[in-house]
Amino acid sequence: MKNVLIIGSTGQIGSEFTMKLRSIIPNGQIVAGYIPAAPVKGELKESGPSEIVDITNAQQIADVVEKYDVDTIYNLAALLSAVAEAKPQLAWHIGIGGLCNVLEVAREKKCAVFTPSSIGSFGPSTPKDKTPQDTIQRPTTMYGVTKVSGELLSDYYFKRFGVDTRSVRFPGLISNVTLPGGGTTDYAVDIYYKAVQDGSFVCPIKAGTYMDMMYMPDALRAMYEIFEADPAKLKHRNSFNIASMSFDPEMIYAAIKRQMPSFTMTYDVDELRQGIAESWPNSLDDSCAREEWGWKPEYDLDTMTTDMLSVLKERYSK
Ligand code: AKB
Repeated sequence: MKNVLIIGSTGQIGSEFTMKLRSIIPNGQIVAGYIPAAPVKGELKESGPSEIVDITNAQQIADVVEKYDVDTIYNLAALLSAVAEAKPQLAWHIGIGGLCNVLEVAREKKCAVFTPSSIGSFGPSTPKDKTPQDTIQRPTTMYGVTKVSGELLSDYYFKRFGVDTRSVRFPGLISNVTLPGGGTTDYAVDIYYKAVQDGSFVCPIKAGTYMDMMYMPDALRAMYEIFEADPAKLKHRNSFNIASMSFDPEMIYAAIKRQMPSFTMTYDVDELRQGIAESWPNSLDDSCAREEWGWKPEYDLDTMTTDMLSVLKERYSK
């Protein structure tokens, strides 16, 4: 991996991943692809090249791949689950129309491709606890439909055309850099901001609703390490279960309260998000990722909470 195009570089994952790749591949060209509605700014803009790349425009992708001699494309453009329910046609257009464009350019220009899948690729008929790598995937959300289709399409391009596609199924991602927009797991980010800024939080997800979550530094490492794996050892490609922690709102509340005893939480359940959350697994079995490419998380709920609170307290005390 040397010259990389990141489509969706200004989003929750892209903004941090672009900076990480620029620090670990200093001699490469790490191109921040963005759309005018979400422009590159600040450090992201100043630390390397950036180009307008709308995933629904195949020619734009091909031109940037050609210009920078790109060998790897990270396709991070997507609508998150709750927004995708409000705009299902757009979610398909970006998630699958866009992925088709990326895979075709990758086939012609011989690029590797990473397109994240999600715990949202599972549905109510999937085994809920320690969900296996290979199992029933019958999601009931448009987000999930695009994620399963994307997994299948990416595997197809590998088997049929030899495109080096690799991917992980992300849990809810928690970070203190760029806010997520419109996901079901967003509450687990918002709770930290509200704890520090207001000392109280109104939770939109019911107590007892477990979902897998992950701290962003682990997620970013997974996106890079999966491409360091020896391809001969990969029995799976699209997409690997990865996991680090599973909790419900009461558990994250308790973890924050241990460090901020005056913090309070009440509930006002958002039925759309609650319905989506209940259709997803409680926790994933990530043993295939551990065996095939050495995946191992570094953060658990308590170490993540310590880090999140210290960064946010420092930021908002100024
Ligand atoms: C969402 O909640 O939509 C995402 C996801 C779990 O894929 N964070």
